[in-house]
Amino acid sequence: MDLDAITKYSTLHAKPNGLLLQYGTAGFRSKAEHLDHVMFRMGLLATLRSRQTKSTIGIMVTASHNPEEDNGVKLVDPLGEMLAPSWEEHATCLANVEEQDMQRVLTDISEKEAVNLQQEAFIVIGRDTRPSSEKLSQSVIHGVTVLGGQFHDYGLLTTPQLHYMVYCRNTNGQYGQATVEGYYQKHAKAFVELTKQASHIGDECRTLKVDCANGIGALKLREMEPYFSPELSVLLCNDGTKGKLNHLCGADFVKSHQKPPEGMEMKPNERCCSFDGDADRIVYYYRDAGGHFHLIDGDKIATLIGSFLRELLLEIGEDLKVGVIQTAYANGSSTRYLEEVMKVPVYCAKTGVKHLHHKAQEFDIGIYFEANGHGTVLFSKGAEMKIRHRAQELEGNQRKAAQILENIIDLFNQTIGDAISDMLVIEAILALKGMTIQQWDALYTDIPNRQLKVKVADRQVISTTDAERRALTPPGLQDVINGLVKKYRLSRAFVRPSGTEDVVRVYAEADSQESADNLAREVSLAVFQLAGGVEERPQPSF
Ligand code: 16G
Ligand code: MG
Repeated sequence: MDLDAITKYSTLHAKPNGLLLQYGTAGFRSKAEHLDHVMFRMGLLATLRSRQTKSTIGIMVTASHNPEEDNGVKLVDPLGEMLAPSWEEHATCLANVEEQDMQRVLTDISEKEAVNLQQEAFIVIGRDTRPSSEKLSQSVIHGVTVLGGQFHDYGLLTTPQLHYMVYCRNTNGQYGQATVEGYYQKHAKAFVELTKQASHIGDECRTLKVDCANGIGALKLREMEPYFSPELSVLLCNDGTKGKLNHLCGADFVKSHQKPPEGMEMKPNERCCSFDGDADRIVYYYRDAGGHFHLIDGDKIATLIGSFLRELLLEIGEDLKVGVIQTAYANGSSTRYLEEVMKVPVYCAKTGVKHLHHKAQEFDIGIYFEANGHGTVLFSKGAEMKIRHRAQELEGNQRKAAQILENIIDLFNQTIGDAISDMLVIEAILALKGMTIQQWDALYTDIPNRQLKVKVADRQVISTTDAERRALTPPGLQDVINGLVKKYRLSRAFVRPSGTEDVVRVYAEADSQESADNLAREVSLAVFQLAGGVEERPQPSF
């Protein structure tokens, strides 16, 4: 390691005094103007990680659904997964160290992780459409080159595309070709095959309205459309030509406000969906004939996919272990439907894709979705082999079912939730089943719910257990929540410190919207009082 060069170049990417950042659930996020040093340093860190794992490592510059002024960065591990936890700690340490101690920290990490500094390093880089992203990705490249790493800059990519590239490169192209073209071809081919299998249902052209959050999803979906049309025609809105990224639009806005994005004209019963700013989340929705808005979130997506996969597995007679992974935010109705009607085991993981992904890997087929629309389906290698074998050996309808499963395996992004690939899977399932969005929505009725946030002096005073469903500290808070929950029917509530914002999140469910709102407000007030609330005091509803 040329420590002098690192010191020299590091001053060109100086750290603002006193700024402390943490590698959270989705990497580093902050105002873009505070991130130059973090980008440079993550270039350095990724190079060490690449040497240690003898694999290609990814770096994505994005702040997903955050406002346009923000930015962020995360590292992608060899199989397209989130960075290993011990390296998250190194990332935090490296991002926060003062200039004069940089050398020491880099040497410490290298020694601790037994990094062979002679090993070659290769980094792939992607970025979203934020005005700040291009310059910040140059700082990443600077970090990589100072440490002697090689790189390929893909430029504009969705987050899941970058994960895909990393996985392809580390499996020598077995998973797919590590190009944008390869991504389009692989997914579109599987989609077109699936829709061919649905042809008996009627040939009317399928149309879907897509709100792209004024982000990268618009560019990439437009690029991809020729590969999957005419089987599906997508009408893009909030495509970035006029509006601001994530402003009054996108999956996060639609889910948290439970209303349509600006700029989307919705005819009655028309199928619509929203991506988030880096296209790793998707939610569906429609307006009924009475003008009423219906949201179809990640829970209902998991249910549609889960019941479809179950039918196919029954048809081919393959007994594979299927599990659905949710978080505490999953609507109580979805959990009940999955367990009692579909008879699928459901597990609750902590918020954040890495936790769900990890749990999903324990199954032959692990379906994971957060209510906010982030998720995918993982097929174990063994399950994949069995299914492919069945597609050869079976006949008639059974063979057809196995072939559908094969295409579904190819269509899901196996590295991370992917709005584009999830959208194509959903469109294919609806076509194959001849199902309308209303029929899908009617699988179960969501229990009314409300999410609120509370500002406290230090959100870390809240610690949780039981996959974030119960608060351990501050003392007494959980007892108060239990008492409040008892006042309502079909009720449930929990609190957790956010991993991406300086707030405590409050979630409540109850038998009516009014009760859910009241319960959420009462729990917010308890958090404010017992966990050191600051600024605006939550107002109880009466
Ligand atoms: C991040 C997570 C997302 C999670 C959200 C929770 C990834 C890639 N993203 O965006 O899965 O739902 O954080 O945010 O893991 P919160 O901690 O602020 O509630
Ligand atoms: Mg995102």
